[in-house]
This record gives sequence, structure tokens and C-alpha cells, in this order.
Amino acid sequence: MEEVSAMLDASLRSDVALLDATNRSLLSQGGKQVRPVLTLLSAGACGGINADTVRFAAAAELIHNATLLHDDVVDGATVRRGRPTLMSILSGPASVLVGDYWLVKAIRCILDAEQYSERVIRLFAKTLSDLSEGELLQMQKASRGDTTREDYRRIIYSKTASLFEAAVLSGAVSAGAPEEWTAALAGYARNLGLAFQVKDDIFDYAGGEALGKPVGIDLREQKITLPLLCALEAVTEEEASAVRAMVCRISDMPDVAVRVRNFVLEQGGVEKAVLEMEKYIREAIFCLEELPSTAEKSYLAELARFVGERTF
Ligand code: GRG
Repeated sequence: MEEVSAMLDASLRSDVALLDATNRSLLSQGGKQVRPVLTLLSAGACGGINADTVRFAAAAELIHNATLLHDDVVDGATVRRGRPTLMSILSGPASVLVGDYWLVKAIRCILDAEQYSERVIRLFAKTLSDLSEGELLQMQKASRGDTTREDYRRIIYSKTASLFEAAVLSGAVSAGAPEEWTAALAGYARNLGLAFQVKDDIFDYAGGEALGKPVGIDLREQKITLPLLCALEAVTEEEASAVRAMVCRISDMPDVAVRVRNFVLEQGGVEKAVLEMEKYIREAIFCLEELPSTAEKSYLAELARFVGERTF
């Protein structure tokens, strides 16, 4: 991870003072760095980390941060990681441009690899297309209030699990892993990513301010996530349609958001979503059985358990 940090630091140097200062500030308030950890552990579980693994791990973190910079503009978010967002300090266009810069630096890290750069570019290209499609599907669904379970599964795969998958697969590819291992790791990453996003969606109903972002944002943006879907399934079709109609009116009626949130809590939507998240975690750990026993394999399993328990 020290090598990954050094690579991020070097990749994001610029002689444009505003860009350089912005990059330094963003790097100093980095997040949990789950994606590069996944890339390194995956390579370690498949025989060993090399210089290309570090490049792919850095690329995963750069892409993740680029999407956050874009997402803050899409959502008009003013706070992230407990700090004001770049879009609120500078502007939306500045946040988009800095995001573009990080994205291009990620591509550069991959192209610099000694082996497999084309294969890994294809992995991340698929993820970037999933990310954009997922965001637009989410927007389309938010305006109509008709999100189904199938839509929700696609949205959370696209916005979170796809990048987890690319991060893990790029690590396995860098270590020259055989097909059975890469398939097992892809299954692990997909389930882990789905669990990670469900947990994020649970936080929106049951999280504290310690998360570094306000709670209740999803509902205000008319996003129907798993706790609400579970609550809707617990009532009659008429009641569910009435609640969906309320969600469509939420953006200009804050008291409606409070009523929908209470509905979710009363119907046990959070507890049911927790059970589904735990299923994804168990499935992720099960996928690891294909891999030989290594310390990294145990860390991957531990990371999956952490996703279920995390409070940030
Ligand atoms: C950049 C081409 C391109 C498209 C962007 C806006 C967009 C399309 C995608 C947004 C996807 C998005 C923001 C998904 C949320 C993923 C998520 C769970 C973020 C939080 O991840 P953590 O908890 O964050 O790992 P930290 O702060 O720890 O890094």
C-alpha cells in the first residue's frame, strides 16, 4: 500500500498550481482504499504481488475517486468524507475536470504495465461503462419511482460491484492466475461489492453523522434502495403504490421524506436489508473456497466480514 500511495502521489503531480494543490488536498483526505487493497490481496492469493499489481491497484483507486468527483456534481453533494466537496469549494465544472484528470492518470498507470495492459484496460473500460449506465438507470428510476428488485440489483452492481470486480480481477491477472481462480475471485468481488453497496444504502437509513455524509440523502433524491424495497414488500400492493407515489413527491416536501423513513423503520426494512447483505457476504466467502490456502485468502475473507460490520 505504501507503493500504491507513492504511485498515486507521483501520478497526480502537475505544474498547474490549482490542479496540483487540489490533488494534494484530495490525497490527504483519502478514503478507506478498499479497492487497491483488494487488488493486492487478490494478486497475493494467486501467487504474488509484482510492480504491475501496484499499477493496477493505483488505477482502481484513481478511478474510484474520479467517480466520486463526478458523482458529487451529479448529486449536488456538499459534504464527502466529513469535508466540503471540491464542487462546493471550487465549482461543479472544476470537480468534473479534476475527475477527468484522475481517470486519465488511471489509464496511464495501466498502460505503463509490463504485461496484460490491454486485458486490464478492457476490464476497467467495462466497469466505466457500467458506472455511467448504472448512474443513468438510477436517475431514470428516481424520476419514475418504479424501481424493482431487478433494477436495484443492476444499479448496485453497476455503481459499486463492477469496480470491485475489476480491481480484484486486475490483481489476479497481474499474478498470471489460472481461469478457475479468476472466476472464483470474480464471484467473490461481485458479492462483496453488492454487500458493500447494500451496507451503504442501509447507512442512509440507520447511519450516524460519523459516516462523513448526512443521512437521508437517498430518499431526498428519490432513490428507492433495499431497505425501502423490503418495506414495500411487507405491505399490500395498494399501500406500496401509495408510498411509491409519495417518494415521487419527496424532493419538494421534506415532511414526506420523514414519513417514508418512518415507514421503512416500522416495516423492518433495515433489518431485512441487513439479512440480505449478510447473504452476499456469506456467498463472497464461499467463492474463495476454490483458492489455495494462503494468508491473503484469509484476509479476503476477513475483509468480507469487515464490510458487514463496518461503521464507516
Ligand atoms: C467517471 C466515467 C465516469 C463515470 C462516473 C457518477 C458516476 C459515473 C458514478 C458514480 C458511482 C458511485 C459514486 C458509486 C458509489 C460507490 C461507493 C460505495 C462509494 C463509497 O465508497 P467507499 O466507502 O469510499 O469505499 P471511500 O471514501 O472510503 O473511498
